[in-house]
Amino acid sequence: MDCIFCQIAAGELPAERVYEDEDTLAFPDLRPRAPHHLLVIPKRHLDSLAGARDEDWPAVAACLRTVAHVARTRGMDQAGYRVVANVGVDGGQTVNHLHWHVLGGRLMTWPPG
Ligand code: DGP
Repeated sequence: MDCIFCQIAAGELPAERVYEDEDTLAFPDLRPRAPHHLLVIPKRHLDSLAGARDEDWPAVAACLRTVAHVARTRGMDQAGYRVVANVGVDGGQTVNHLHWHVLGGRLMTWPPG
């Protein structure tokens, strides 16, 4: 298995498991871009939203549920937060395992770079 996020999901690479359930895992981003910066992944490998098939949407929905849950438990929901899924080369995706960035704790700017 050469996917780092699969290895994190399997417990083979270290990460603080902020939240997990049967289908999803949330852990801190190695290179935080905001005071709060978590990543949410499906435990089952999916490359990105671009390749999602009909059978993958329940995992996507489960991830978004986890996004909202960790934002709430980390206290980001009051002031607000940003959710980002980079997709492919133009989207700036560097790890090819579907993931959402959950960023909070500061005012975000728009448009993104
Ligand atoms: P993206 O560029 O959207 O594919 O985001 C990938 C993020 O993954 C990036 O912000 C850094 C983070 N990252 C890369 N390797 C590791 C790792 O081994 N552990 C953790 N916690 N985060 C990682």
